[in-house]
Amino acid sequence: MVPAVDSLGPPMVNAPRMNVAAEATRSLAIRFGAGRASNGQGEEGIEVALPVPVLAGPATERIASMTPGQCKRLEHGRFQVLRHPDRLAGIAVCPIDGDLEAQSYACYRDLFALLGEDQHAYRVWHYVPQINELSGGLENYRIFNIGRRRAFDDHFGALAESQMPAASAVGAPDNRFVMAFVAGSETPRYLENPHQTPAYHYPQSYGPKSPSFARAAVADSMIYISGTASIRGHETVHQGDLHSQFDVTLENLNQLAQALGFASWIAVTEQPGYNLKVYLRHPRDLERLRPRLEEALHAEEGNTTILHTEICRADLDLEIEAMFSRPASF
Ligand code: 3EB
Repeated sequence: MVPAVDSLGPPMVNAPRMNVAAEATRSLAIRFGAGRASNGQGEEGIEVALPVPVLAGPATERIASMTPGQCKRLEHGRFQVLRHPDRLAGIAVCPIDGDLEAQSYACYRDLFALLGEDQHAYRVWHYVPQINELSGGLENYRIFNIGRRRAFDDHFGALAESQMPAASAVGAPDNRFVMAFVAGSETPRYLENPHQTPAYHYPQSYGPKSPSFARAAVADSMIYISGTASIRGHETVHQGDLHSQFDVTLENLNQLAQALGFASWIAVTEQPGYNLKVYLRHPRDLERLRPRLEEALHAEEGNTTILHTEICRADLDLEIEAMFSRPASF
């Protein structure tokens, strides 16, 4: 029997191996397409509304679910948190007062304080306002990367690069920086893609400090695939060519599937809880891309949310991420 799956996202923690009503878990969720970024204070968990337009699929993404018995809600620094004895999930919604580097640094410091000595970040999502605009001559994504890397270096020192979670970083349509994470006390396995330079080793031509993330993470009951795009080595390829960008993105997903021990991405699509998020820079690309998403990634209305956002590199039009239940044999 396979774990329960619903259209809002994969079950995560202690998911009973049968269908359960949503009330039976407390979840951390992001509701896209909503008015302005806001903090939800739901009885059952945490739901944050984020005004990123939804082009297709479920508008609510549940990034973590926990059994209510041992689950506590708390606030720490900028984060609202759900804490379970060995799992943790949180979200921060931070107004930007012109200093994105300070906000990204502070959010990561809060995260590391929450993790303490024996927990690890598995997956982090970032929504960065005006991600491709310049502030003081530097692109906001690159400014964000400076604060993130400084936080890793300050906290982990020489071990920083071995502690970087799976991640994604895309635009946000208002002036709030949003960061959400899933973490826990199992030591995750972080993976790289042999066809891509590790992001934390990108050359300085992409910014003074490299991005701090791994390409995938295997942890607890889940496998998390980072935002994946048309990058070979460290270079964007096929600028302005949607279909070729999709081809390279698919190659990269296949590489990650194989690094994980699957025959190909098709085998990944058969995993319980298989769920995709697609970020599109241009809504006009939706209908051109849809048949390819369906054929190559087995995207369906219920398992794939397509969002209209900017992507962290101005020359990318497409980014795809995934999560799914970890097979028992892993
Ligand atoms: C890339 O491969 C594309 O900065 O956290 C993907 C996933 C990307 C995560 C991040 C950036 C991030 O470099 C962009």
